Amino acid sequence: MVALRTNMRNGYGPVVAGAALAALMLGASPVLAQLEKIPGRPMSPVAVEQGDPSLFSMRVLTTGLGNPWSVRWGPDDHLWVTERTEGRVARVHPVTGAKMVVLTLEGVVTGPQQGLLGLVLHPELLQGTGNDYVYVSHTYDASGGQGELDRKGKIVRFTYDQATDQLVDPVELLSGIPAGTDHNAGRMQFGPDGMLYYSAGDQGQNQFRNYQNPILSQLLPTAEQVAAEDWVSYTGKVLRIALDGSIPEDNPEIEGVRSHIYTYGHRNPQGIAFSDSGQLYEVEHGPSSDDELNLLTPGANYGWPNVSGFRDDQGYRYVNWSEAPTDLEWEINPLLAPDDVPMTTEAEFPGEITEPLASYWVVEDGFPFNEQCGIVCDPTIAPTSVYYYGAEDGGIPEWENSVLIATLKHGVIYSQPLSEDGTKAEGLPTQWLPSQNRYRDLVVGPDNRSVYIVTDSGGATTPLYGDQLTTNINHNPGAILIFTYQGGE
Ligand SMILES: [Ca+2]
Ligand SMILES: [Ca+2]
Repeated sequence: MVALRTNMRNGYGPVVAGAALAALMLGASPVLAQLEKIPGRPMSPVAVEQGDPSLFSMRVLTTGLGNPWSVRWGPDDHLWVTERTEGRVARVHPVTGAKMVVLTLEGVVTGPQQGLLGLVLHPELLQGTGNDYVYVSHTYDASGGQGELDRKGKIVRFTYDQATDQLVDPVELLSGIPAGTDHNAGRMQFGPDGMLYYSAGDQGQNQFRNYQNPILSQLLPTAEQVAAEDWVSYTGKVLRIALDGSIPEDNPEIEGVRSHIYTYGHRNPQGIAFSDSGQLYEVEHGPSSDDELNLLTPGANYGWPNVSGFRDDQGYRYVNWSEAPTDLEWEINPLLAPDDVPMTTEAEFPGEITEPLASYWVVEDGFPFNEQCGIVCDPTIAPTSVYYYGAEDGGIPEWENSVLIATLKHGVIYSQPLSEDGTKAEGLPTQWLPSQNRYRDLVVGPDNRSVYIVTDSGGATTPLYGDQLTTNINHNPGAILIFTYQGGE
């Protein structure tokens, strides 16, 4: 048994303390008490319940990773992690935290939302079938170093060589995926249909420093573009890709053209995950409101940027800065944009769209976006990944048939209950596993009771203690945190 570290600052009991000590320490729920003490704590416009922290122990497995982005549980009983800004893939022992770097990629372009992003393991990895494949996605310079930096994304297959404990023999499956300085998403999943799924963001166009560039999430490819392998329209899309990188023959035809596009009209879809029954859930960052949980169906349009969240014309208008006079200064609140910036209501959009299962959160016109404490106080949760939690004996009953959503802004996991058939969100989510960190991705171990969360190496989040509403102090930067369920025994 290795020595177990604890982090009392976060209020969680030591793993070995047992229920009695945990109850003594946490009986008064110090975490919750502190949260409640913060005046005007930036929270949702609706009251969100907080799960009982005494149900989980917490410990830090390892720290110092370079902005870990994806975490997977491997058939070797190790955690597989991408380090976004280091361009590395590592295997981490889930008890000792010992780390083995199995890949250091050359040619990764890094930045705030760029670098080595997605990671999936072939389901037959280390099963003796020869399919010992590991797939990664990353940003690269398509100019090849000749001239101006041309950010694009690519998906590469590696073979895991167990003898050398290295990822070898890269095969490029798909390259030239649009990428930029913001909103690259980059999450990957291996579908139950044997296809790769990849989420591409809208590159943060129409806002901040990119405010004069158009959002292309509604742009669909022509047959000529597909034939020419021009993937300019693959922005703000979820792609479905055959294992050789080709376009699957049963991909949806959208407006008469079949491409890798599975769904469109997305903003920054950082989370995609399949349920046990094969339904595909997605979470994406909204603008200053309306983060979304979606159920993806082939060929569907999820509305961005013409519709954000539900089609309700509340707190959002599509303000198209890319067609505004260039001397105007960008304004974050869409309802305060000058009159000469083209603006359309959600009702005015002529297309069919699929509404989300849930929006976090809907606010009315007049909400003071960005005024309370900047982005952290806006009515969003900043969802970075989604994970379907099924119902199994010995699992966590509080999470049965839910999706778990990792978030940046509140240092919590939200558990969102689903309807029995998985097609609806039922009621409000509950906050769990609080700490003062930005959560980027999570995986549940095979015991169905241990939750492994990777954290950003820095950035703004909600403080656990004190009177501040936002902080850049992360308690466990670049870490893997383990939360273990202590209930139900
Ligand atoms: Ca949407
Ligand atoms: Ca809306």
